[in-house]
Amino acid sequence: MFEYAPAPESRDVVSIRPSYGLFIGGEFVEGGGTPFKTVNPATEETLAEISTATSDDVDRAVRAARKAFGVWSAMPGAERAKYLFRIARIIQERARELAVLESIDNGKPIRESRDVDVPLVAAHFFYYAGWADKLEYAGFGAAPRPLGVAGQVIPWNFPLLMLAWKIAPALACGNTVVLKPAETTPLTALLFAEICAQADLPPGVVNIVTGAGETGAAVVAHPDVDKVAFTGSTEVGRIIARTVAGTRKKLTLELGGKAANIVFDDAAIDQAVEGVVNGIFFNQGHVCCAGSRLLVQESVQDELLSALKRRLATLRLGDPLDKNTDIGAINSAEQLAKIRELSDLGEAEGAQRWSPPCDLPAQGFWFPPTIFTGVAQSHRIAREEIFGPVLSVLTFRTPAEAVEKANNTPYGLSAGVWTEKGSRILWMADRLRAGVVWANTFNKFDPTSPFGGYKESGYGREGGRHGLEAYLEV
Ligand code: TXE
Repeated sequence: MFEYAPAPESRDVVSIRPSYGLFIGGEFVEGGGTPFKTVNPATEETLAEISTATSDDVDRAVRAARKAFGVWSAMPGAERAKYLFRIARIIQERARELAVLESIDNGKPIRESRDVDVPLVAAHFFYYAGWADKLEYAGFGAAPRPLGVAGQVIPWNFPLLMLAWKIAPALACGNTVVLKPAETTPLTALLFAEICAQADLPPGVVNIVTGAGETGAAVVAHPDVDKVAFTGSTEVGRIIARTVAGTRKKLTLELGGKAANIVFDDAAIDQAVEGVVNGIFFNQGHVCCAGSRLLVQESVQDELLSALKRRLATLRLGDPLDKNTDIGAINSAEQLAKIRELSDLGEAEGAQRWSPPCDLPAQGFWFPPTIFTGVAQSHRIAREEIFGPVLSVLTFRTPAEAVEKANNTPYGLSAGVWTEKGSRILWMADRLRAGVVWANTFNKFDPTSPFGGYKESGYGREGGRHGLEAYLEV
């Protein structure tokens, strides 16, 4: 058993321990690999040392999950529901702690972690708790069965929410899980492990293994994992698809995006400006479905862009724990380097760059809200996922041209349409090749609604009744 040093108090509601182990079979244990540090991206201060799970540790976790599967899958759905409801209620009770820890480890504004991430996490557990005893009514046949042990690998942009998207449906269906959080944001997953213990979840139903890509690869490759669920880069998604090909494992992938937010000349401009800002500057643009391409109808381009620039000048960038902050820190030095590189390239390729006057803190990883105008479809900033607070603006004249440009991407995760015409919304939604089309809103999430991509944005759906299918033998 791994002995913790006593936890010093920090940031009044959350105590961060100096070091963390892996959560296997209901206990925290030390990993065999070299520990790594997680840092606060707003200050570059080291937060804690985290254990690295080797393939032997992953094997232990999978064995614990396999053993627990016997108990968990045999339990009546109504019993499993009780545990999930209990977890959801503890998440609500400990919401403040979770939100503060998420903002410290990830860099996102507390207003977002408090009002969006954590409430949605609880909502996912409540929603899937409700399905646990009704699976035979889900439309998948009379006796849908769980798949077994799910290996889940998640990214750093919504550490807790991605955990909830993965764990809640898996558990509701009777599967057990081994989850690997991202190496830059492991802390809330480890706090969630404590919550599982607090909820008396049977040991081994949820196992959390920390580490970098090698640990993720060991989870994916483990021969006794029945299902792999991954959210992350398209590049790693391809590697995982190759690993899983030819095995018994089922796979769902939620990958990158380059969504178009399409504004027609009859849209309510003020409302559209808010939607465009929310579409790309929410969570510093670290959002797979971010509206990173603005397609604006030529006749309202000038009006929209001046309103957008006025709005951007009011955004406050800084301390993620300040309730007034709109834009927090970039999650890591690597991600910041990628955003800088692509933005410099945008200028080099001939697009015009604009940011409001903005003082960046001396310490930490920061990037100002940025707009590129004069962007051509061939520019890399119009094609590649930047995953930062950078908007590429393109124009169109007709609805057909908007559809053609919006679909001109290898991705297909989401799109937004801004118009007062209901018929046009439906016409557009029919033609946009994207898993989600928002109308007169953007980045709206709900546990009842399936989410997932077309083309290189991946396959499978998470959320809603469809999200159950990924965890059942139907
Ligand atoms: O992603 P990775 P990174 C995009 C975004 C970003 C880029 C790179 O464009 O700039 O990806 O981010 C684990 N086998 N998205 O490098 O590497 C890794 O440890 C198994 C979009 O952070 O894909 C982490 O837990 N697992 C995206 C997770 O995969 C492996 C969200 C994601 O990391 C692995 C994040 C391997 N071989 C980034 N290599 C979205 N769709 O929301 C790494 N991992």
